[in-house]
Amino acid sequence: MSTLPKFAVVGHPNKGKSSIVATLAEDDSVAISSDPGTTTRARTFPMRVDGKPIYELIDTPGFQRAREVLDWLQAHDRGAEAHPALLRQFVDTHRDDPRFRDECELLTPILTGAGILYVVDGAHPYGREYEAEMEILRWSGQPRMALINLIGRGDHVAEWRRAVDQFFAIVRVFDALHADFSKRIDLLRAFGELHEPWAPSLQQATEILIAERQRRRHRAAIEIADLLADSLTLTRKARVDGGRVDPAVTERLTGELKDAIRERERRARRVVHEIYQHLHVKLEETDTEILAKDVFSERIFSLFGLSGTQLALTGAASGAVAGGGVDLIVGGASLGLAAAIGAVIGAGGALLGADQLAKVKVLGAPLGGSELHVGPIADMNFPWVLLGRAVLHHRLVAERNHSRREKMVVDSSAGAHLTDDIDSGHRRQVERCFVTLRNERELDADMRRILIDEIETLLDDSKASP
Ligand SMILES: Nc1nc2c(ncn2[C@@H]2O[C@H](COP(=O)(O)OP(=O)(O)OP(=O)(O)O)[C@@H](O)[C@H]2O)c(=O)[nH]1
Ligand SMILES: [Mg+2]
Repeated sequence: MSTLPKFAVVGHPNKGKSSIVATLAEDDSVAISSDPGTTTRARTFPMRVDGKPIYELIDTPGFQRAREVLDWLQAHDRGAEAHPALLRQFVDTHRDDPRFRDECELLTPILTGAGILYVVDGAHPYGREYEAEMEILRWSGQPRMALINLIGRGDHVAEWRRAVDQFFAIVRVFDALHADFSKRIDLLRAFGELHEPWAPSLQQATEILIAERQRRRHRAAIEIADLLADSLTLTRKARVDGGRVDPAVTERLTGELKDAIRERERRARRVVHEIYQHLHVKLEETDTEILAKDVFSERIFSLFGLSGTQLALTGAASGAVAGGGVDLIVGGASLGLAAAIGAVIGAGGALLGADQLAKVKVLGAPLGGSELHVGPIADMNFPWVLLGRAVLHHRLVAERNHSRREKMVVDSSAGAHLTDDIDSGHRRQVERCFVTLRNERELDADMRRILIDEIETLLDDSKASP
């Protein structure tokens, strides 16, 4: 039977315990603050992959009266083999004593089988007041590891090591805010070596985490490919009455198109946040302009408001159109067809111009007129800019620990150039997808796969430039 590894994260108040819980459980809802005493209750945060827990972190309040607890334990000492039982006895006796509420909270999960991650702050000097805490934890007999977190710029790691080495078999420097993925994997493996019964579960947990990391990258690549496909094919259009295009309409449609692209990009970012379980992160962008150049626009004469079937019916009824093939968008050359329909229905055989035709209604809908199309974006650099921004954003999200509470700043102007260094082979493949999207408005399955693969390679941080 596999046992789910559980880690109680304990230590002095305000030393980054909750930050370590947030990082290891990938949970950005954990309460973290610079005020000591933020965590007042023990609380379990499972690390889940695909809904299944692979290990659990237990956040706890800090020690308040470690010296008094140790005095009590020593006063009742019956020998080393009874130390864990005595600790249990302490908690049972003091459960309702408000003076030891935090100690009872933090010791309870340890007494029910959790391993210990003891957190100290290596940026500040070691002090003897920590010895009582470490001694109490030793009395529990539970597997335990010390983590030297670094809150600030000081470096007292060596003196901390000399002290904690005497109480803990394994000591790691583990920066709660910046520890990268490999550090987390190392920590889990080391704990597996420390506590043999958990070795298989922790080995499996590390394998799941590594596979999950690849899967997330793949899912992010799919979302970014869809973002590019949508943004390269988006258009906005409006009817043009009276045959003249009002520049204000062009401007409005251009604005709408830009907004739609920005919204699509925002949606892609939200998806990437969800993939990486960053559910509360706030974004700040330093350069918001995606489209430096004007977007493409054209005026198209079209038949409005009638479906092909309606038109065919109308044509059949009037005898003016033979067969069912009615082109909905007609240029000057085929104007006669639309006019013919309009003539039969509305004007008793007279040929009408486009703008007059617009006034003719068939089955309650106007028959023809001009339409202004803005987009899709013609600028060939545009998809590369969008891709660069997406790669940068993904990198920030994928590397962000869940203990960070500050805004995530995306310097999009830097992102825009991230794709500049792609080698020519890859660039050609991606460019081919862009051109196809522009010309055909969609990718077939093979090309979509190529685009996703190329993006996935770009997202792979081991291959990305620093
Ligand atoms: N620079 C830096 N700050 C950190 C690090 N870890 C934690 N902090 C900060 O230290 C403060 C306390 O962090 P918490 O994780 O809330 O500490 P805690 O031990 O859970 O605190 P209590 O629940 O109050 O006992 C927060 O402002 C954190 O952002 C770190 O590795 N580097
Ligand atoms: Mg806390």
